[in-house]
Amino acid sequence: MKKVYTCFCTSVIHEGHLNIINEAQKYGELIVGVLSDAAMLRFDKFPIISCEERMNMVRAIPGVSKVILQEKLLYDDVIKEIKPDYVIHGDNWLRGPMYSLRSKVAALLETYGGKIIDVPYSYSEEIKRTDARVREKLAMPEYRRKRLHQLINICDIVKTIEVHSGLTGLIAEKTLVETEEGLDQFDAMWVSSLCDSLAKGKPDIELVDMTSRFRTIDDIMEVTTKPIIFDGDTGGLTEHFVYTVRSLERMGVSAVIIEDKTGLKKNSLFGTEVRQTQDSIDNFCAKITAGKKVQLTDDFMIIARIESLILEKGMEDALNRADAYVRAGADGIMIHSRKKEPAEILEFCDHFRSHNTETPIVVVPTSYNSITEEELVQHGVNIVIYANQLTRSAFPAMEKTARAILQHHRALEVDENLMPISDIISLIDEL
Ligand code: SPV
Ligand code: MG
Repeated sequence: MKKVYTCFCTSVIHEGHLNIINEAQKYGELIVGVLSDAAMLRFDKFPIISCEERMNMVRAIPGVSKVILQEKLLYDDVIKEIKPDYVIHGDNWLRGPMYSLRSKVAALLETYGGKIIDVPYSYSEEIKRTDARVREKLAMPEYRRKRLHQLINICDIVKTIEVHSGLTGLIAEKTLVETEEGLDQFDAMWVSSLCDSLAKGKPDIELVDMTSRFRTIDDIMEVTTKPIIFDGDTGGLTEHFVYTVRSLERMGVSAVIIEDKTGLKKNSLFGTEVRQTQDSIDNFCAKITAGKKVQLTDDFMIIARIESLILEKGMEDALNRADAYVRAGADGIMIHSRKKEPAEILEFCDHFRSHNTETPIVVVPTSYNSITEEELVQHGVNIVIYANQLTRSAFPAMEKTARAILQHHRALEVDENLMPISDIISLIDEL
């Protein structure tokens, strides 16, 4: 009996999957791989049921002789282990980012005479509706809110990109690249106070009020499913912060990060060039504890951001504060630095991890941007935030276009740098 292999990356079975199973049976005994949680994430398919449940779901389908776990997006390990005579897949992998995955499978099969069977992909209204329902579910507050916790448990590092509008939200949601390991994309979104303020032409000094910041979140949530980490600045007065926590939690935001500064907050990247005051440990702990007390679910996270290195108060101060904030109830620690080199951040992480292996660490490598995600993982970092790069790349591009139109008294010369209207419109989903 020949061996046929297919891999499912889904939380629901629809007629397209059943079609593949029917086809596969014509060629031999069918083994189905269920893609692991971590690999599903890289494929824009956040699991809405557990891996065990997905395996049971597939086991229950008549015609499936065996179900195995496929750990990685690449088929290499599975193919080497089970040596299938055929790998069967929808022919949608003949195009787009999945094509390189198919090429790698084809090359492996060729080494021993195995073959790929491309089955015409089923595009029915029913399948479209099923896929859309899964996405809609992921966008609901109760699913989205808990997703950051889930990601911290599933991925080595949660890759987070700044967003400040529906359009930047779509970039965070949909950007997908081919990599050595298969495919990759961002896991979460950061609603930066700097970029949210800049988008409104305002300074980053807590001037843009919460109602306006919530409006930005709402615009982003309308068109995305990924979890949101909100830059809550100082959190304001404790009496106000508790209301902010309630609102964010209700909206489905996963985490708020508040920084231990007080008075008129300035952007951290100014460091000691401007007057900035760090809050006392007691005050800031009281704010964290008050916030934790009012939240209603276990999903929401309050992450404490330490400004000691920014304000040149020293490593010991930063580490003392980290321990105090964790004791006050913080669900994570963000450590910030404006040094060009990552040394002080890594030193902090190593010290903190030597006695605390649990509390998630968040970093923002804006100045020390040579550090790789892999190095951060080695030092115990759980979340990396690319905090302002979308804004900083869009602004010079727009300014250049504006200048060129003025110089040429027409728009022809700028056209080659513009995205065709048809492409930009294709970003937008129609209901
Ligand atoms: C932001 O993005 O608004 C931040 C990070 O708070 S930083 O600008 O580096 O302070
Ligand atoms: Mg900020």
